Amino acid sequence: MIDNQLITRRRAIIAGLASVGGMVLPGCSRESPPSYGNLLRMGDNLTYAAHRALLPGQKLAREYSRRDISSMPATGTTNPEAEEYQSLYHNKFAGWSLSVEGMVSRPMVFTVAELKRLPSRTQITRHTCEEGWSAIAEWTGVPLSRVLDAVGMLPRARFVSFYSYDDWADSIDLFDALHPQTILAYGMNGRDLAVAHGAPVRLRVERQIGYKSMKFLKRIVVTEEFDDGGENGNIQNGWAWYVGI
Ligand SMILES: Nc1nc2c(c(=O)[nH]1)N[C@H]1C(S)=C(S)[C@@H](COP(=O)(O)O)O[C@H]1N2
Ligand SMILES: [Mo]
Repeated sequence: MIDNQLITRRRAIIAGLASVGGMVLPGCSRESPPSYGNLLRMGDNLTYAAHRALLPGQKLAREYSRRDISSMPATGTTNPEAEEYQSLYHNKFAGWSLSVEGMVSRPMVFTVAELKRLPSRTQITRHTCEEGWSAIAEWTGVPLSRVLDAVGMLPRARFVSFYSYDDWADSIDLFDALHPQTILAYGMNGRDLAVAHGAPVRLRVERQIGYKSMKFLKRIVVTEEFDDGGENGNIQNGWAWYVGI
């Protein structure tokens, strides 16, 4: 299948880039902590330039018009029971904030207002659930790439992990993380995101199946190593980690 070939090619390109990064750092083992010497900066810039250069080649998921919007069922968790979430919910999410940490130079914590101040993107897309239904909705949020730019992703970063208030854990690779339609959505169909759909902020990963779009976001961690989320990961449900559509 063409799509599979494309994915394999992208993966090969990522692997290639990683080895180029390694080559400009002789004597620097993978385990050594990041330093900020000029040599490393070279690798840094190379990696970032390459990621950015590859981005325009990323296919966008189809976007629809307002009249295509359909009703969307709320599925899975629709109001996390965790005490921490319930207290945020009863305070209208005034105390909610999202920690973005890990392999970044400036770990940061974002309130909803701070996320809303960053450049936003609105997209009308089809959500496809693994259970066989699909629905079209309009999503508004901040591109994840903007948030990752703000915290300064380190050059060795390869994956972005997400954690939710209903104890989901999952991750995506940098191609999906930097994809222009991958957003942290705080709005749906022109309103603040409803609790049942993941309030106050959920992920939208438009080129993968619905369960990758994690609701009720709590924490984002940029990582170097692949992490399928362990006990809380989708793999435990028998679901694949990568489910491109
Ligand atoms: N945190 C969290 N995220 C989640 C889920 C969930 O139960 N918890 N369900 C997933 C699944 S299987 C789907 S189809 C969509 C459902 O989103 P919706 O409730 O807005 O329709 O969210 C996904 N993200
Ligand atoms: Mo789903």
